[in-house]
Amino acid sequence: MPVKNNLNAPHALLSGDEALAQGAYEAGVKVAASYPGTPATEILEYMSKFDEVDCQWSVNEKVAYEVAYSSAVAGVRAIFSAKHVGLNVAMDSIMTSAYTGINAGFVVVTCDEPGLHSSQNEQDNRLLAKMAKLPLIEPSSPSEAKEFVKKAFEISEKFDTPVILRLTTRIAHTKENVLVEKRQEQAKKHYRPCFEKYVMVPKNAGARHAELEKRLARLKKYSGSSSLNAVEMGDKKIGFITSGVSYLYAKEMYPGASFLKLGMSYPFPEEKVRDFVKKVKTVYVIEELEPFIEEQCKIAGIKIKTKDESFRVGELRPEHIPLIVAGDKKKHTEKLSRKPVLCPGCSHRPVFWVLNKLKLNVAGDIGCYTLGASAPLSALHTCLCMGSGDTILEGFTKVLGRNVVGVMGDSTFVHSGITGLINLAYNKTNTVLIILDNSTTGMTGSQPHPATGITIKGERTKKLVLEDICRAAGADNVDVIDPFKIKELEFLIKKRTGEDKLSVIISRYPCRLVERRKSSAPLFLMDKCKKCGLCLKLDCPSIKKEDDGSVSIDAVTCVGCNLCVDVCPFGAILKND
Ligand SMILES: Cc1ncc(C[n+]2csc(CCOP(=O)(O)OP(=O)(O)O)c2C)c(N)n1
Repeated sequence: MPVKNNLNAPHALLSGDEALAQGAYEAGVKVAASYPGTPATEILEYMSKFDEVDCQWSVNEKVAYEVAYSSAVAGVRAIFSAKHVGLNVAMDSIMTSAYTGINAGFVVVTCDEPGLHSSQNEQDNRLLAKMAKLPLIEPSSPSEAKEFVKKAFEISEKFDTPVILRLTTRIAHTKENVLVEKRQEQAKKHYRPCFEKYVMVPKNAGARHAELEKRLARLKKYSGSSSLNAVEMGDKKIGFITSGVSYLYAKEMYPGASFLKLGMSYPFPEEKVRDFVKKVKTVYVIEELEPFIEEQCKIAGIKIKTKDESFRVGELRPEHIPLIVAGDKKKHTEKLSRKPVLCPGCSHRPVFWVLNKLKLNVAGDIGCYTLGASAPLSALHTCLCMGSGDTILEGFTKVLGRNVVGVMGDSTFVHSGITGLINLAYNKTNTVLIILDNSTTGMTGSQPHPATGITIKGERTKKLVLEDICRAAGADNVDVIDPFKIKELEFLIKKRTGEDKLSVIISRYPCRLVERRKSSAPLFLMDKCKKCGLCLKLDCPSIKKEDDGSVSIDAVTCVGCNLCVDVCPFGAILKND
């Protein structure tokens, strides 16, 4: 049931991410750690405005998790947030932290991305909660995100466990008028060193595992009686068991039906579900992605109607619900309407232009630069997960030889690329890694990272020097180059790929969205244009093909990087300064 607001009290229009952060703030959270990732980024960004909360962009999600977890163990409420794949990076610590438990409240937020608007997969982290044996809370709206995170802190402390709270994109980014309340400061809990609880050597871990199973049984009882799992009786002929945003969709399409809304879907409130199913003639499970509720019902022998397997892929939409009710066998897949493209003046473009020209095999990674994969640049050939640009480079070099390079962004290199470079050096692999350093985490909206020397609160801090760390990792050559010097760039890449050395080329030019640098658009000389189409192969959104085969340059969006001036072989595009 959506939270009822008293509209005379102060309200703010908040997204699900912001409302969740507001709720955690009101719950007295003291430490918040995260690494950027859509759709979770705004949680920490919103939190960072509060002086009472020690906030950090950590180097990666594993680091963030451990910083937040250890703060909770030491006695203050803490929160970790990440996009769904971020939990994979933290999973090693998540699994064992379920054994140790915490001390003060600890909430682990996962923002999943059904429909993969900007992700490399659409994994359903409800399954990770079950695998880690951690309680799972699923709000359906921003106002619930605010209320449920408070509840999550209470559950965490009552049962001495990290609690996973899951949003999906549509809740994280939807805005609602949300009640804003006062912060409740929490007294610091006493930290007592405890070998049996916090030192997970096999003997202690075995005992803690047994403890975890007992805790799960207690949590199951709680879930069965908790108001988080709410029954709304309506028409007894048709009912829905559902959670998260799927609840809103089902409610929109069948407002008069009966509902069992699972706000705490793990441990599974089996008896409550059984009871609900007894009272309603036909019950459908409505859920996005994996058959998480469905399988738990089936294991318990509870009779329900379920969706066709085709609905496991992509986002669920309100109009899908009647199809599921009708037993439709095929979900219609949607296609992206617009091809994503590098911004005008993006410093990654000249690098991909050169890599395409040199016909190299390019091991890629995740960031704005992944857009170098699509035609006509077509110069990035893999994208698996963050930090794989230099490890995939290693395999490619072993098998494909010397005509390969790896590319990764500066934030990605710091996140999980450094270890791959050390591995290349340690295992004597001579190859070329290009770090695309635009001095920001561009893809997720320009967050600072250690190599920018700025914290989330905008303060100056120790700056990680990429050249130094590459040398220390074992690179034989480290070159820094301005990628807009395109001829020098081509010469350097040819030179380094021709040597039997481990080389790092740092292509350094700040992101235009951060620096807001803009010069005049170049001049286009119609009479000199031979309509060869070479400038169009830059895939610059400011260069448009006209009906007669010539081109035009949009002076409004062009930032004057002059790359097209350099690539035109006929002098038809002139610098304008
Ligand atoms: C494990 C994981 N965490 C976070 C993300 C979200 N994400 C995608 S790319 C990226 C980093 C982009 O920054 P950078 O490497 O500097 O490249 P840029 O986008 O600036 O070109 C992030 C944080 C992700 N895909 N996977």
